Amino acid sequence: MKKTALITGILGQDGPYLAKFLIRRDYKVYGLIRRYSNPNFENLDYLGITSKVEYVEGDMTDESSLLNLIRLLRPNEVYNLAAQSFVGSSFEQAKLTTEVNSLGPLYLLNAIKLFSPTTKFYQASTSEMFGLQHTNGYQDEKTPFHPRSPYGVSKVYAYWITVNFREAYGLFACNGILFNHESPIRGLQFVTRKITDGVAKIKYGLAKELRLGNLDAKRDWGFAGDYVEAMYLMLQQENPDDYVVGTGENHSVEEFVQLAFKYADIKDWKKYIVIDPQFKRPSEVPNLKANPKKAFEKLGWRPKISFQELVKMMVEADLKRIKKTAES
Ligand code: NAP
Ligand code: F7E
Repeated sequence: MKKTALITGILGQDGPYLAKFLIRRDYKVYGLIRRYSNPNFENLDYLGITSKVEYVEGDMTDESSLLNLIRLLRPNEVYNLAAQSFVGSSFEQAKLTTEVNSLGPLYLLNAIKLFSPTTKFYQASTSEMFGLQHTNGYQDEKTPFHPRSPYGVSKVYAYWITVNFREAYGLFACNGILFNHESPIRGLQFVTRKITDGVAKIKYGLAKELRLGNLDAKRDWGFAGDYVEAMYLMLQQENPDDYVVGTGENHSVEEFVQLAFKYADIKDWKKYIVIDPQFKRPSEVPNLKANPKKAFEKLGWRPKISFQELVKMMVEADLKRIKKTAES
């Protein structure tokens, strides 16, 4: 019998990469979608798998829909990727962020406990939980948390409720503490995609400037397609555990900008950048860099795409897309 997986957040960035990864391994994949007047399958289309996923309706803020789904599907694995995932918006929409990101995983864990206790659970935890904390310049599984946004705070709750259901009820529940990962289907609000989209628009004359916030922030950026493998590997281990997943190197937003302009063959990048205070955060996370030793050693996982390759991939994809728009 085929293994089954339920992926929440199937229409986002990671959902489609994970679905493709699992489908290749012969899983039957269920994708949770909300009730929309007009759902957007663009990211799944980009990876060519829209028709290969079975869609089930529910909402992370609606406990009964999640209880029913787990009771009916009893999947082998649940990957909880759904979230209000944009840090910037979490300052203005803290309650919604908490309901989706903190209560959502609680509802799922409770449903698993009640109706399908052998289901393995993956929680999309994040480096944003570390905030200002580090251990000798890096963040690892033992680094304390000091979140700097309602998003980070909401994910700390989700992290601990996942640990608690593992300890209290023996569920196979894991936290993947993933550092920033990007791709050509990254949401347009996130800084990497905002930059590559902006650079492509400047290249084809559809924009004259790119407005950004803090160029000094440093992130450990990897490729989403690589990171979904780590999620899968966590659920294939003998015992459930929590893992930091990242590349171990970081770069500033400014370095990303410079490289993106270079790959688009646009000289003098500084003349296009406008620093706009509206894109600065009330409290910033200045410096994130993973120590992924545990994931490397225990999962045997490695990132395959370098920072330079990632920027190039994203710039090329946006140049191609924007060129079509500019020509139409
Ligand atoms: P994303 O592109 O923002 O996708 C999030 C998905 O969650 C969207 O498909 C969204 O659905 C869905 N969602 C939001 N609210 C929902 C609700 N109430 N009910 C059901 N679904 C809902 O995020 P991502 O980059 O793929 O990240 C996946 C997960 O990893 C998130 O939990 C994120 O917080 C976490 N994470 C991401 C990173 C990263 O660098 N990408 C790093 C660490 C952790 P709609 O399409 O309907 O809006
Ligand atoms: O910001 C700075 C901004 O929004 C990165 C989410 O996937 O990764 C993501 O969160 C940095 C920050 O991602 C702009 O201040 C400058 O320092 O791309 P971002 P994020 O906040 O790191 C973590 C791991 C997650 O879990 C989250 O879900 O870039 N920055 N200027 C800007 N950021 C944005 N968005 N826009 C700007 O104009």
